[in-house]
Amino acid sequence: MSSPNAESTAFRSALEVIRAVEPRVADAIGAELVDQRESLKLIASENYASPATLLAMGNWFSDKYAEGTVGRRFYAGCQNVDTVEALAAEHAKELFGAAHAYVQPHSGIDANLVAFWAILADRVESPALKRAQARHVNDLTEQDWFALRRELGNQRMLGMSLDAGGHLTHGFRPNISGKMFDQRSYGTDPATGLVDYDKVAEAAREFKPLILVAGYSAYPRKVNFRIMREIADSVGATFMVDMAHFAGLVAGKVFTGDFDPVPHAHIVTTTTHKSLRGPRGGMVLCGPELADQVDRGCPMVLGGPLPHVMAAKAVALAEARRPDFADYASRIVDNAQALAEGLLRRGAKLVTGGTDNHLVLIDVSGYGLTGRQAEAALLDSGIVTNRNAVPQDPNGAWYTSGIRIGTPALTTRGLGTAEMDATAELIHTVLTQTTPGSNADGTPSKAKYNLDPALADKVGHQATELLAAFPLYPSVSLA
Ligand code: DSN
Repeated sequence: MSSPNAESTAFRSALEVIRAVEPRVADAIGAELVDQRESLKLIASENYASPATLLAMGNWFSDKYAEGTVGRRFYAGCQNVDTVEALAAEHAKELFGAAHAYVQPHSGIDANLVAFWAILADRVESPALKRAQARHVNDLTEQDWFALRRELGNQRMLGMSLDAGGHLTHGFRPNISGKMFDQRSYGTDPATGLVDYDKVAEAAREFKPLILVAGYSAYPRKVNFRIMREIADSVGATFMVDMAHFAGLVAGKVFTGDFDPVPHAHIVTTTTHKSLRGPRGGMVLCGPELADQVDRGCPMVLGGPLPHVMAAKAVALAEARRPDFADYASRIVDNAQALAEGLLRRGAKLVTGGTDNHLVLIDVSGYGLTGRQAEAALLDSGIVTNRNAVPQDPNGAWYTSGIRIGTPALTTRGLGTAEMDATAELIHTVLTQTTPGSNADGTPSKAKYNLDPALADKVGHQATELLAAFPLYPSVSLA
């Protein structure tokens, strides 16, 4: 462990150096720390990375180009990049029990694009792609390229729908995945809000996808990946899991057996900054059969790797391999369940009636609000959340009827189940005291809302008091 003094000195010195060039940037960085310290951060996809992880990103590794993979670069002088990329991959493989780890993706969307390409290249019977891979690109004719696009295009993907909790990149039409693939989605059971595996199997039988995608960004339950793999196998699909949200729960051995995607999926993608608590970035895990194609991620679909972020990934993954990370991961779920129980006890309507992961989805139509109104009222009160569609949402993806809340960040800060109950009380107070607003012409607005500013202020102070016992980055003083 570094000393608190060293951490504080490092951040203060960094700000001093930045301030000498553009003081407004230094001020904004300082202000962001104050904001994060003073608000209840309940965004399910955010966390607080360690000082070591943050500091690993702020250095001269940022200046290096390193297209290619470890030991096979398109640029000279990559020996130190090789060191950190190999370390990050090694930690990832050990942590998740994966045969291969590709740590270059800059985000979860990038990781998914790498995976899609690898699956297309490995699975689609395309004579033109074979020609393209066997010869120099200049030796292919325009007819070859036309055939390649025709042969690779319109492949089928079956993923969870966005309003059931899936991610944009799992075939949502406005995203590129919904445009490059012929896509279908599976939803959740309208009565329970849960994935209905029989329905997924039926959809797979009818549609015969090339790729079956599991994973979510707003589904508050576990998914049985053994069953999903059986469904994929029954129709010859490649089974891909996007574990971006719950990678920390897999790393911390909260999700094991049927709920650990790594032994069941052909390919697993993730971000590194959500429950995994690393730097902003992505990663792909797979077996040897897809490894060569995955390693072509840059320059196939990615810009140059970010060596400073790969260094930070290596640091964060080393942290996640420590025994205390398992304790952290199980406290994330304890806290989410305490928050859900606290809300339910106060009359909230929750999608699926609770949670068994890190997130809770409140259906705020029970308070007569849209997600947009609820999100803004909570923010006025020092509670940072994000609006999210609920299954079959009548308000669509912009206004929504839901508020998604998650516990990875507050758990990092040290808050426990008692504080989650207090948090549920604050959320309940704001949502029950907020009323929908009207447009200038008197028609109902989906965005405007009424909340007494004095009440918002009071809740904001209560939130700050609740957080006072759990200082954020306690070692860091910028004063
Ligand atoms: N933006 C992330 C989230 O909030 O879940 C997913 O891309």
